[in-house]
Amino acid sequence: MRTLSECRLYGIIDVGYVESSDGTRVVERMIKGGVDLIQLRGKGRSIDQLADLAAELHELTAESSTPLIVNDYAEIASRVPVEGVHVGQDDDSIEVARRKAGRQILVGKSTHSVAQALAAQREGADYIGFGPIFATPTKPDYPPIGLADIRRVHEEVSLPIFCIGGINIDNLQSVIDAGAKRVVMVSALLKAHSIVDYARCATDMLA
Ligand code: 3NM
Repeated sequence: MRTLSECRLYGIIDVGYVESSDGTRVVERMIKGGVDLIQLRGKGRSIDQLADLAAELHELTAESSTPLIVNDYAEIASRVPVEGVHVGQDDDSIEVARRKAGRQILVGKSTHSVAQALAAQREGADYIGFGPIFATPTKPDYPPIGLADIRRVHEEVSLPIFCIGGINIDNLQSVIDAGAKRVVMVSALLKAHSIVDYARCATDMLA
């Protein structure tokens, strides 16, 4: 399985943009385009629905050594052999997520400031999301934090840091120039005319 330190581009299968029936096709495209790490994000879906979809997607991700992370529900990791769970500031603590999974998994945490990033590191996260860098319809209630703190968070936090929020091919270079090494793309990638070409372009820029 690919390690987090090898991961640069993180893609999310967000059921707000992807029909569940299209999940496997999108995952195949992402993998072909070089996405390193994939999350299943299913706000509004039941745990059972997400567990079924995670099991289906995991058959594909496992073949290409791409870690599959589920959003919010650590209990899914006790039923499906996904590689990890991602929690937000208002979700389970990292300790509770690990306990619910009941086995060794990766746990990532969303952070929205340098202080939260440092707290997530102290709490034992394996990686963090840091954002939203830009305003985004995918997470509309969060004020964007901008580019200014990207360098400082990389100086102060030693975990893999994935910048997230409103990132696309047109602004990716500005995020990299601000100090980012890793990014998450949701809507830009899922709405791209060719997910494969879009992901390849992004991974080339992050190389
Ligand atoms: N989390 P897009 S921003 C899921 O800042 C998510 O924690 C964020 O989607 C955070 O690439 C975000 O479409 C949305 O902007 C990212």
